[in-house]
Amino acid sequence: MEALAGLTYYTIAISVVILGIIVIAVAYIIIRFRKKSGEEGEPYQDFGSLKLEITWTLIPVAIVAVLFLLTCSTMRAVDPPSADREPDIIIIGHQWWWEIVYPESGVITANEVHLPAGRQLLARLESIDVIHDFWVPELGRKIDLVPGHPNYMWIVAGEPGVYLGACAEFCGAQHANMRIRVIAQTEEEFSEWLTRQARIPETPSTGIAAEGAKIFQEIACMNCHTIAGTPAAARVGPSLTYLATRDTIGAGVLTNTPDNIAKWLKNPAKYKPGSLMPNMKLTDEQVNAIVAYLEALDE
Ligand code: HEC
Ligand SMILES: [Cu+2]
Repeated sequence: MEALAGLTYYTIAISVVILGIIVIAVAYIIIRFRKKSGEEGEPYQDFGSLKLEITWTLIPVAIVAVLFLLTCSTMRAVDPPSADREPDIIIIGHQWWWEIVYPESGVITANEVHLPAGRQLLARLESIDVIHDFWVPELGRKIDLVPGHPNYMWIVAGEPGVYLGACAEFCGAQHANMRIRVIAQTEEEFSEWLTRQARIPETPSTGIAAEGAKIFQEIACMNCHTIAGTPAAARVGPSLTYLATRDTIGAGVLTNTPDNIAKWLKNPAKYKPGSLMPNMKLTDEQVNAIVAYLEALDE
């Protein structure tokens, strides 16, 4: 973003200088060469000046050359070398949520991109269905996620904090509810987060949470979701391994509380009409048990 903003500011500065020169010249010419009282007819006309013509050709050529060079250096700063090394992070667009993969540690999460603040990461962007577009305005670069054609970009957040973004390419009914949270942390916080996410959770063996684990495996949840350490390994929907550590569910439609997970499970389409998560027609007991299970994974 800094490189892009720099190019914009230089271009604006050059344009303002040109505008200033033109406004002053026009004002000067209007006053200096205006018709004076007592003068008759057209004022004196002067045609053809090789010197002037060369000047007003060379100056714009020089300005365009400067802008061209500035653009080239910005492109170099912004475009990562594509396939010459493994990406640090893979962002996969789904209708209508984001899958976030950290290939080195094997961590998979959804909708929230955790980053160490100040470190530049190489991101690969893919799509499994239609074209999406990753855009977090404060972090600059907007980039398409094209099925079958991975794109690469640098992603860096200068300061710790939460940076909000959204899908910026119309991708179907719930395009507007395909929100991104980039959570930039200090190096220590980030590596703590990554270690925690990489851990295989223990399946609860007693109480209502154990009941939930059983239900989760018996009904179709595992056809679409992953929970590390269990046979559930599908990636049609977000990984639920550490759902409890995320801020939102449904790519931003609800804040993540046990209550809201229960509401979501009862009827996803109420919060995200057209969502690819079906209404599983769960009873209240099943919902409560599954919520207890998903929450217990983070203990
Ligand atoms: C046909 C595939 C499918 C099945 C079956 C399915 N889900 Fe989902 N689920 C999804 C998709 C897709 C999403 C993401 C929806 C979105 O955000 O647009 C999702 C989202 C979720 C979320 C919110 C996660 C988040 O990070 O936003 C939870 C929780 C969830 N599912 C739990 C379950 C449970 C529990 C079951 C079984 C009772 C289940 N799902 C069955 C596809 C499925
Ligand atoms: Cu999208």
